[in-house]
Amino acid sequence: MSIDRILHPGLRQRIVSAEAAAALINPGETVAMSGFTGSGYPKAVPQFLARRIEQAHGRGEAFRINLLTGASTAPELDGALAKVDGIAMRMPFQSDPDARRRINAGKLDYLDIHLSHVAQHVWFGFYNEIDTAVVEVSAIHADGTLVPSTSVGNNKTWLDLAKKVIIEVNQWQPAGIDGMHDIYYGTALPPHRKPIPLVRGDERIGQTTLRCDPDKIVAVVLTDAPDRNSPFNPPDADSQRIAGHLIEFLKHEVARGRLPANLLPLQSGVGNIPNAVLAGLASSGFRDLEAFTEVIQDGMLDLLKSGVLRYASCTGFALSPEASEAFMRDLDFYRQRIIMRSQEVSNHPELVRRLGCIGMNGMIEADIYGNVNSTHVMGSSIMNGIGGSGDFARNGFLSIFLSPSTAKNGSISAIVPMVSHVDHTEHDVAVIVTEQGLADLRGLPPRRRARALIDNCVHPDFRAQLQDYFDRASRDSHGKHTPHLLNEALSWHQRWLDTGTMKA
Ligand code: 0RQ
Repeated sequence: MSIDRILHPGLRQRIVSAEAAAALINPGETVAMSGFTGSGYPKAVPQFLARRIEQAHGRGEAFRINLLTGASTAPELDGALAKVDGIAMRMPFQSDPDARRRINAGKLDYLDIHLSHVAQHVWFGFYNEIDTAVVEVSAIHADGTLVPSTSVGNNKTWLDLAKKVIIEVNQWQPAGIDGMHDIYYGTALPPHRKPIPLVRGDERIGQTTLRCDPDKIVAVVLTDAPDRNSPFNPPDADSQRIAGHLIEFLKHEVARGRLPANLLPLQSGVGNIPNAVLAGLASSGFRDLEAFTEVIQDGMLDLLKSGVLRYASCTGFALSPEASEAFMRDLDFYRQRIIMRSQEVSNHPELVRRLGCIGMNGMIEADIYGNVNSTHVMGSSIMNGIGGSGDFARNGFLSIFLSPSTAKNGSISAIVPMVSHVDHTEHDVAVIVTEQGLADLRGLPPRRRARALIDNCVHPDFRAQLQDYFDRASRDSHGKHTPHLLNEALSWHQRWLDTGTMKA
């Protein structure tokens, strides 16, 4: 591996092995790492740290860390540390199977908070001080500024607040990524905050590099390893139908004059269904679209390439290996059209509301009144976390949730009498889409919301059952604004746990 990417002479002197760098992290530390959905995470130090932790546990010594990131990472980070029981507390979003198992077993404390809250809550002092930051960059300039790699996440905050810093310089990341980022250093703590001066999603308001006091950098590690994201499934028939309903709705909104012809900046969650929606937009006839979102996944690169999307603002990539190669091949093209920002800007409620983002996120289930559960299966088991969905759902111009109408081979209805866990309340949810159809809940009181959802979104196998619940709940309507039968409201979930199906 070459040192060409490290132009600061002092920092060249601090190059050490990943093993030596990992040895600088002590048991019980709060460690803040880079990474956002399988991109830009440190790839070597966490694995050596995991090895150290395993050896310490073998000797009967306690060794766990508190781990903060931008969002989910990959097997080399979350996976490696969770496998050896090396994480005491984790926040915010994660999606690693081992970490999930430990969280649900009560062995790992998980703080599932809005992505826009993470940096500011750390600045507010709500959590432990950050002992060590471990941040992947693509290069170090001669003046010591750091060129971010394929995600920015909370790196600015980690580098500002950490007592000591370990930098991984990953030469797999394209050198040409330099210049793509927009790091805004104008945030402050209340009562000294000022408006973030961004009024269009394609504006730049910051600098292209991250600052860090070189004296705090205790180790620089050279790596040459790829980002890792799972490939997306090609859109199946149901996700194509979901995309079709949503695109028809957006066209209707344009025809009614409620949206401009090129819509408003799109936010798209991660997963196969949001990716299918992006694929659907490619042939929808829309032009000059904009994206102000957290994550760029394969579908968004395709939209940029075909000219359907004019630009995309994000904080990280979630690209399949093929899309990653395509991105590198055409870096000059994408560099003109992509701006990568800190997640406190990409997800900022002030900006999401000002720009009028259209939030499109997946869900686990919704109830007949439009409350949405994005995180907990059967009310108790965490799937991933709320991520940025709440930042966009609460503050967007339109808040749209997407899901197949059933899960687990048709045994579960995604539309239930009452959600078993609430992430987005009925007040934050405008539109729900399943392959069955679309429920536009805007301006509807609770009973009409229920009718819209039952008529349009519920799978036929569950429609009569849900209609029956609603009818019986509504029968004695005295004193009921939002009718429920409390002894039955969660019975569908209990039935699934007891019998393996929600069907009565
Ligand atoms: O389980 O993996 O065991 O098969 O949930 O479901 O249908 O593959 O959908 O990948 O789009 O994920 C809500 C989890 C949907 C995601 C969620 C089970 C299902 C499967 C995955 P298996 P699908 P997706 C931007 C915004 C919150 C964060 C967010 C998510 C698994 O969209 O994490 O939006 N959202 N961030 O079988 C029981 C149900 C179920 C169910 C699905 N009703 N009951 N299990 N599943 N519905 C990104 C960031 O912020 C970083």
